Amino acid sequence: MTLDAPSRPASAPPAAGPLAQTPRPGAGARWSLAEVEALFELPFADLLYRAQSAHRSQFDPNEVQMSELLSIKTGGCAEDCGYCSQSAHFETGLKATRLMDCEAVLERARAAKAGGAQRFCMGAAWREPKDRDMDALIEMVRAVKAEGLETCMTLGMLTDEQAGALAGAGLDYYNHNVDTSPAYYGKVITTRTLEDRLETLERVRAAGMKVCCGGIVGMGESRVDRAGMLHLLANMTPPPESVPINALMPTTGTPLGRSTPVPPFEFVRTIAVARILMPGSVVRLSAGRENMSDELQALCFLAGANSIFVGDRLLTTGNPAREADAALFAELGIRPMAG
Ligand code: SAM
Ligand code: DTB
Ligand code: SF4
Repeated sequence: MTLDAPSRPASAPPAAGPLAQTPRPGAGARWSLAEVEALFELPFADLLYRAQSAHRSQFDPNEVQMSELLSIKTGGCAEDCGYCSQSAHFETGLKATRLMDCEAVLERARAAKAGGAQRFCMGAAWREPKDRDMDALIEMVRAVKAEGLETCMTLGMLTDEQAGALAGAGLDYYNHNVDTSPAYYGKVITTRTLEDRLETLERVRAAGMKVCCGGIVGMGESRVDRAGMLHLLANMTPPPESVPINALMPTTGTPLGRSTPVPPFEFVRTIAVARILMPGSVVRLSAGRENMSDELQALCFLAGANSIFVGDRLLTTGNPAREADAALFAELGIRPMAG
């Protein structure tokens, strides 16, 4: 994934009026970090207007995509990501498991589909898959796809061969996050570099899969770091098709277990800036909804979020009950995104 070639310009916001002086890159230009930071500084109403305009230029604002997650291999991970319950470096009380059987995964995929999910995302607590696991992973992709679901996996770093094998099996999306800004990255993870992650993303692209790439908010980073993370994502060529914005789920025993959440309006601003920078991408209101009010989630949808995880578990932490999501969608007139 090259970071220095020109990216697509953002959507065309109104050319005149009070927003005429607000930041946007010129035709064919990349967003500068200063422009991204300036978006964060906009008055809230102007920011949401810009985000709504971008959102409506590319999507039906009343449609939200729904994915369901399953942890197919939990805990015991060799990496030291400071936010993660599954790292073997921290005492979180989580019990490590082996890779699930294909039949058990399939059962969960069928239930996810019956519960309204359009995409099934399988996550493994690995630094990278071992070649001996590839046959089982390929079998899972084929089986889940045969149920009529879109498929996504997040397994850590991939080689060219592994990426090619997963794409060949029909894997639609690969999730691999940058997690935070280049400047803050080293404060959160020391066992692999941001460059390692970008190389895997490059391999995923080269193999023909769609990229799901985003990060986490609320790890003690500054607004400049949040801008830096979105700047990195938006200047990928092309930007990721799917951009998960996770609110940290603090886990006792991890270095970030006592982090203070970002103020709710700052979280909404982060979603809005992501939407403006990447108007053609699906922006996912990802981890953290369990700790959000309906009103905050509604503001996130207004700011341009158009994807969520459904089902009462994420990987190891909780998520709102299906009934609560159904009630919120009914209240807001939101429909599942057409597949
Ligand atoms: N092991 C693989 C990897 O890290 O690439 C895949 C699974 S990992 C759990 C996927 C992503 O989930 C992480 O990159 C991170 O952005 C997010 N994540 C993990 N723990 C989280 C937490 N406690 N709160 C919010 N997001 C989290
Ligand atoms: C992503 O960005 N968020 C999801 C998915 N990719 C794999 C994971 C969220 C994990 C939240 C913490 C947990 O449940 O362990
Ligand atoms: Fe391992 Fe992924 Fe957790 Fe990092 S985020 S410790 S790589 S499971």
